[in-house]
Amino acid sequence: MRPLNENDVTAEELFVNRRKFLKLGAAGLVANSAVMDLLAKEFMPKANLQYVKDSNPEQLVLNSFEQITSYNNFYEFTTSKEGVKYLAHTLKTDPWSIEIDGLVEKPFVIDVQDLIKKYTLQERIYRFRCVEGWSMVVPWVGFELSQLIKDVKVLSKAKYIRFETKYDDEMFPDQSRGLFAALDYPYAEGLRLDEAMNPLSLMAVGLYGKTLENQNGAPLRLVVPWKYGFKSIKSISKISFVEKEPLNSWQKSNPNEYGFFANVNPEVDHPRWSQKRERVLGQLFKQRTLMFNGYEKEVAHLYKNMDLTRYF
Ligand SMILES: Nc1nc2c(c(=O)[nH]1)N[C@H]1C(S)=C(S)[C@@H](COP(=O)(O)O)O[C@H]1N2
Ligand SMILES: [Mo]
Repeated sequence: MRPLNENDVTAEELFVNRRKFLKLGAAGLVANSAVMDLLAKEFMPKANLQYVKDSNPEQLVLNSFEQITSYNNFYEFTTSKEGVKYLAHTLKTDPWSIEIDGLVEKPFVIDVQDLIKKYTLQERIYRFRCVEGWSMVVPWVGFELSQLIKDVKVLSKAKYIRFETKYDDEMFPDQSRGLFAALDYPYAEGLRLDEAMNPLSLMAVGLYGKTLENQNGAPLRLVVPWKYGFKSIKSISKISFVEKEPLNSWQKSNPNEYGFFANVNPEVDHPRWSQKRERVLGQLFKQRTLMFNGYEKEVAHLYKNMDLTRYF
């Protein structure tokens, strides 16, 4: 088939006859960015959140809403990245409470919507790099984790923050598989308190201006863009302040391959594959992976005297 050219379809036809458009085949379209933009716009969600826009100073090229919501890691549903979105409807996010406990002045439980209401939402356009070697650029909407930490009055003994995903085996099919489950649930993650206080650390409640889809970790998920994706824990129901470094789910399941820090680092390979390059969703060719995923200026100081091959 000859490659598609602008004269072949008008924008109008694209919208009224998507099936015809898809029949033309993806291969001929890859290079035609005007057509790709039109297709992406067709899938654009209706924004419902109010937030301060990110000026995107680096002019990062966004992945489409369709891409971000159709290729997911969320093992509580399935290990199939394409499958998550078809199963995620069993997650019920209203009502949803968040428990805040451990080394804080006064532990408490709060409804997630009441928590979110306290903060002015901001858009944050971040690179997102999975440890498996794929990446994307996502326009998250959320608030800084540092704001929450300041509000809960953490005791000086606290050195780490620990997050837990909800445990409910009626909502998450893989949680009911017991010994045959893909991971030991509830999914847990942690950050050193100074990492959590870094202005890049975001509590996300939406993307593309819209409340998070279940598959992306509704109603509240962490986003730490300089770390591999598994640190960005989804559907959080508990936040604890603790003295000792918490064990995260992936470290627990395979300590030789996954550590606590999980900073994106092209110089430290995964035992089974190189981390030098990554495939951006929707791109044919791989690109170079950046130190700290491109956020070296913002976070390198956090790891000044640490051997990053040891603290991986
Ligand atoms: N609770 C929970 N959080 C999770 C995961 C998971 O399986 N369960 N997968 C992690 C991994 S490996 C990645 S790459 C990202 C994927 O986020 P996305 O589906 O929104 O792209 O979520 C992270 N958070
Ligand atoms: Mo990942």
